[in-house]
Amino acid sequence: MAKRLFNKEFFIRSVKYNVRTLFRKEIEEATEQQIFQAVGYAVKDAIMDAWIATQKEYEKSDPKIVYYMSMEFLMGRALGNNLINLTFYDEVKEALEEIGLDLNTIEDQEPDAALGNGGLGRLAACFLDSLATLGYAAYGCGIRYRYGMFKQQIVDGYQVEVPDMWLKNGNPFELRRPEYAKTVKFGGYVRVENRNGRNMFIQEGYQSVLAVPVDLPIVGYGNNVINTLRIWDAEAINSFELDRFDKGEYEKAVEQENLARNLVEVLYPNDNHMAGKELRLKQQYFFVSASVQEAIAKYKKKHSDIRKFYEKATFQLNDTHPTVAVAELMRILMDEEGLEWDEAWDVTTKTCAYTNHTIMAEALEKWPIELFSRLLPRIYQIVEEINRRFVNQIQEQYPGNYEKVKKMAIIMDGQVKMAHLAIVAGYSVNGVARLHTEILKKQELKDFYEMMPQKFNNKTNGITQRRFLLHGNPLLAKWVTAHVGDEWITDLPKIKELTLYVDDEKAQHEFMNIKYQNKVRLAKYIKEHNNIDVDPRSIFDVQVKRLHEYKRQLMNILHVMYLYNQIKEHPDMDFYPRTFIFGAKAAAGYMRAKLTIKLINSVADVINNDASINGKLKVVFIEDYRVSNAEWIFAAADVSEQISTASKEASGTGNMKFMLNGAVTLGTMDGANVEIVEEVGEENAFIFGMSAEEVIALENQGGYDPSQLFNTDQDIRHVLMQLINGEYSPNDPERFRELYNALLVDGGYNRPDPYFILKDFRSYAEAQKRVEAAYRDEKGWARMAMLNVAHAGKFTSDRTIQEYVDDIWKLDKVTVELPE
Ligand code: DL6
Repeated sequence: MAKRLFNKEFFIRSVKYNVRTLFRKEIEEATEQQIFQAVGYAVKDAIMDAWIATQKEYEKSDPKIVYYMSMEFLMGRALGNNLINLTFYDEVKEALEEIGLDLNTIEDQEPDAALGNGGLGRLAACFLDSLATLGYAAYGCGIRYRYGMFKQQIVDGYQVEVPDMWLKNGNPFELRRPEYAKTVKFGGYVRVENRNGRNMFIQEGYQSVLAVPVDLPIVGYGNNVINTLRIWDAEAINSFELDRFDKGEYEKAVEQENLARNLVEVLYPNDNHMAGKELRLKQQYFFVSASVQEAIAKYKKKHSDIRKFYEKATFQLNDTHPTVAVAELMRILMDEEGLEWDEAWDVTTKTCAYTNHTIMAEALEKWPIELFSRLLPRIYQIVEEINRRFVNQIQEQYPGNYEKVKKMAIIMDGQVKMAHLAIVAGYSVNGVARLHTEILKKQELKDFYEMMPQKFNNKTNGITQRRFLLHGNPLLAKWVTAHVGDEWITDLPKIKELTLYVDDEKAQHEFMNIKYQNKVRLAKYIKEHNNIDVDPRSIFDVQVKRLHEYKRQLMNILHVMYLYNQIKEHPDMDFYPRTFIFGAKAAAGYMRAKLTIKLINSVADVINNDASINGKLKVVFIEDYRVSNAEWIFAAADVSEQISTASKEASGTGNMKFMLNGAVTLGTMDGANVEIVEEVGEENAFIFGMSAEEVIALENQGGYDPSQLFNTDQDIRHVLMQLINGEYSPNDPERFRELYNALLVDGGYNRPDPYFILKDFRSYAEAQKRVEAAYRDEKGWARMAMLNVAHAGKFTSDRTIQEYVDDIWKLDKVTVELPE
């Protein structure tokens, strides 16, 4: 890896020039936002040569390209990350200092590109980083939402959603490419016409919209490779042409304008939950159709035999959201390229691959036939035919077994099942952690696994160390480099050499000191944003992730309530000061999740203002948890709460970010926690609770009866009663009854406590006690935390991507040289 040359004088001149030409100002007069814009453009300038060189290299060497199709790319901020990957972050920092500017302040001006909800979208962003760094030709394909994930404000303890106007000031890194625009058609009907003995399917009476690509550079680390995230914007095709009015087609023109505006307006803020909205299906088809058209156009520039398309392109479907790609590819191959069904099917089934990210039933996408066929009439015909052929295949393999057809058909009970379509048409089906993949094979997708076992494989998720250590935790990054060299930046397993230092007292001391400084940094942030004083010497116990019942933030806060009761009842008990930190957005319509946020804030209000406990316990809810503040939070954490009901968290990736930053996992044997524990050793984590097998077995028995626990465990009873006696809501004692009822009466699926919060509570509390005891042993803790960093090597997204490349995509590495 070569360090890129950085020309300081040129860079400073470029920033000054940008301020003048963009804002007609001298640098001293510019606002912080304007300076961010000017620096952003200067950095894009610095990227441009390599971006062009990469394109030229791809044109010349014609490598196979992976199109990573995803409704979500949770990119976060670009400026700092681009500088890190260009390998001149420090140089730019210094150059800006020379002209009186502070890079950190400038970075803070950049809104997060929050085009995603949580893990699935952030994974896509990490994958793009790794693909570029490893030198593979890749396009991210997505949507340029005008409003990304909402901004969260906490008002009177409640979550309030505020639109995320991330493009308000423009985006210096993006590049609009109208010359590559594509037309996407919706609705109408299909007329069949026989031409020369061949049936032609002609869509008529449709509405169409123009998909305009907007490109963002994805900078590989120190290798001159700049890949592209292509997000599609929508425009009306005939925006207010005069002749339309003359022909009295005013309404049609307005309709097209509205369609374009609505399509890309906003990201649906649901995580692990399908809203089933018509507009969502439109969004899916919109970006998929444009991306497939683009991939084919690119291929045809160099190749004449479309039957070999799969040799140069592969589509990775990030969950089922882009699965219409299967039928869209079939449509183009048959209706536009003239292939027969079997030929088109051969290409399609060698091109598409599917990643499953969840087993949550409510997240599985199913579209009503009425909606699907009305919106996408030709696509529906193709799906029907795929289904007809697949059902025949099932019947051949399992004669007379109608149950199999019922369970596996793509179209059944009036619905189109997208996961089934993706599995049938994909050449690969992967889960995102070993346990998750096993559950898919043995439970959720058992029938498919039996029928086509060769398609199934596991790809345990990963994260990019370049954002989540090198950028997010510069103190620790420098320290790691000082001890093991800098190869970890592109070869994370090298970090294992740190094990040499885990018993070295000096190293332990330095390591803990860095953690302390990061805790001071976060404490300052908390003071500024929450006006709460937290003690950086207390244990920072952190749960940051989307709010979902299966992630069990409720169990965490019930345990805090329990601890508080203990301290109040036994004021002299020995208790190591603890700061419980939460950060979580709840989907706007998810009432129980939103009530949990209110509960956390209400408990925080009471505890933080109770002088009698001498600050032993603090509770903080960090507003608007997002990629940019996450980097600071991971760096400052001692304890990483990964406490989902076993079997429900497909992988988790926050768990990996915490580990890499030296936080110790307190978790269940769920998702990638299993592999984290395998790497670091169970003695260096705090594991509790039911196993996935136990959970699944109990679910199959219809659940359990928590009232027994309520009646026999006084501590549990006490905290549950506090949900309904006004302890944390004196002016509305009924406020939290919904949570009480969910635990004891019906929490969904017609049963109480479906996520086994009370069942796991004691085991959780006991694990928390072990955490406290371990933390008291300073050296022991330092050792444990360092071992976590040292064993994080497996969890780099570079490893994950290399596995996708080797087992699924079969790409060749490309090297890019810059012209002299
Ligand atoms: O694979 C990325 C991420 C996993 O780490 C999480 O465990 C999982 O919950 C998440 N899944 C989704 C599914 N959403 N949908 N559809 O976000 O994926």
